[in-house]
Amino acid sequence: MKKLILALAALLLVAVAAWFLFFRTPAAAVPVYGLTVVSSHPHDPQAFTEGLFYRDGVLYESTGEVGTSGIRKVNPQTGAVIAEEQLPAPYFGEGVVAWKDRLFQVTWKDKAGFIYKADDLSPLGSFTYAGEGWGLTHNDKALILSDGTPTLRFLDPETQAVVSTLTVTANGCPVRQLNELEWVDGEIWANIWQTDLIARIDPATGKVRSFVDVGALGPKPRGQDNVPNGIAYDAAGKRLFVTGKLWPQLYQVQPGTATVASPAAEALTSCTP
Ligand SMILES: [Ca+2]
Repeated sequence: MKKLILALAALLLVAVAAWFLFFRTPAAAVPVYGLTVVSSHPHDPQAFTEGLFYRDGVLYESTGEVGTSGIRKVNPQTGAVIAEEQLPAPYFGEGVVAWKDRLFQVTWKDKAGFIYKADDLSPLGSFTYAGEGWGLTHNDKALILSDGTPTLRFLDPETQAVVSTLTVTANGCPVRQLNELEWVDGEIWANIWQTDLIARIDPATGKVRSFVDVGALGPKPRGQDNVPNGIAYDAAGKRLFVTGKLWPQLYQVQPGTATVASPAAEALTSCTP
């Protein structure tokens, strides 16, 4: 009987050890991929890019800094400005998004958003929101707003009221500094401020599925200002464009398939509960 109990105890021990080994092993770190450049195009090196998206052959760009903020339509091939509307002081322009025939632009700390006609950028009105405004994009139901925290807000496009929120995590760690946003084939892509990383976020869970490292692009060294910021996706043409604040180039890129080492991603995916 004793032998049987010992055998059962040993079996239990093995089972528990196996369970820990196979099921309790910490999740693998989030993979980081490089990219290849398909083409590069001129970009206004005076544009402090805070928002960027593509629609019907045109890039829409929002710029920041008090005094140089505004919204513009740009030829993606040449960088030529097609139309422009300035955002005067004291406002600091941030993200921009289109919903039907209107554009919505947020500002950094002014809690004020502005609405424009998409075709000629003529001002239509304003709206307010709590906290800060960083990036904007949309899915088929809502505008999506980042504010520097790990929480994305989903806004009703008609009322701009918050309808839901999503906390973004990578390997279980909250991801802060989510900046310019883009909806790309069912994922939310986000520049992470002061890094070369773009997070690819599962919109159902908030989990970062992978990172794209854009460190190969843009001016060096990176200062406080000239960081990557700006993701635009041509869904019909499957073309992905990225740029940065004060960058002289806009790049069409293709994410790579091989993982790369990234100390920044290691830092983002390491946290203590
Ligand atoms: Ca964007």
